[in-house]
Amino acid sequence: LTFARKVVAAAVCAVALIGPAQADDKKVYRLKLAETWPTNFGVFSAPARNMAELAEKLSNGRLKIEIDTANKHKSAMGVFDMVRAGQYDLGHSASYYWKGKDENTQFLTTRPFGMTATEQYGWFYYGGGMELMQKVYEPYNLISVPGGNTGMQMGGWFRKEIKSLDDLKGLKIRIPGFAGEIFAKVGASPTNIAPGEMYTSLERGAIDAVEWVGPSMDLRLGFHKIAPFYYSGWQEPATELQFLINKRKFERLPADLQQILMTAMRVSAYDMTIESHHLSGQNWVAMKTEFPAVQVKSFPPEVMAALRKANDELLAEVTAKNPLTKEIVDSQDAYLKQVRQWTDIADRTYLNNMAE
Ligand code: PYR
Repeated sequence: LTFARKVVAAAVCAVALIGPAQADDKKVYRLKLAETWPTNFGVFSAPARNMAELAEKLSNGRLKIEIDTANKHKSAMGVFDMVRAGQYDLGHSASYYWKGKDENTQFLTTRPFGMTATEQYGWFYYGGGMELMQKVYEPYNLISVPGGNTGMQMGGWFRKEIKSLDDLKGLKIRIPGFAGEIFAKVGASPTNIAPGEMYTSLERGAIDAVEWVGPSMDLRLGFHKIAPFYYSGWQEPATELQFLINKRKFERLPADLQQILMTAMRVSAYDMTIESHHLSGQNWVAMKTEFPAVQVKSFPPEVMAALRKANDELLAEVTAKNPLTKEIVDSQDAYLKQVRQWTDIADRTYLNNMAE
């Protein structure tokens, strides 16, 4: 069964609400999507393709979406600009890659020490997150919607063991988003490198460590061959990828196709979230037998405390400077404070009890 067949049942409700496409509406709408990812990039390649396949099926062939990977358009970190300018109608990327254009974008992927994926989806869809995301993207003629979650990420691959805060001083690490700012504040030298160039950078020594995703994505890239210390995560508890939409182009679509596009994005994002967890589970077990040299570690308490302190200080600075940053961070913090009480008694207590 194709992905679209499997999920058509899930989308039927949405279509029933809109009603069938008008029988005489034969016009085909062609959209172009640019991905940040290179060709055949594991589970990150799934959402755009599943979305395009589903949108075409649900629209009875009226919506056709062509996908260009970074190998084709050669501008992995140019997706925001290309969709904004209308060179592409759609994009698939991650919001925090655009922090250099607008610092508020970095809080719409994940937050260090922040919500888990389930909690964050609650915030996006029921806690005001979607509205705040649109407030950030509106000035750029863009719409951003969730594009699939990696779930909890690992803390990265390091050549050398991190035994104290001193070991982070001057360390060249590939890491995007707010966690990069935190690493800079504790004395490391963070840089964001496009996903397709990470391995070469590590191999050539341009970086000493790489934070990428977790077992769902990392092992296929081979970082373990160079940097065998694999740290547990704190920095990206719920990395949400992003579908970008050129707003003017979206508004020109008939209402039913707009709804189909949104439904196809939401379903394919949901599916990536599940597939990520599935692949992480599978690969984590395989890693132990296939790559026994990998050393799984957690940062020492001294390092965790310094990262946490840097996070809190930086948040105080950025929220004081920018009212919209404050609105986003306050909204997320208030949501987390409330929802975590349930996560604690539900998931945490369950897992702790099972461990006994
Ligand atoms: C990264 O760029 O690190 C992601 O996790 C998407």
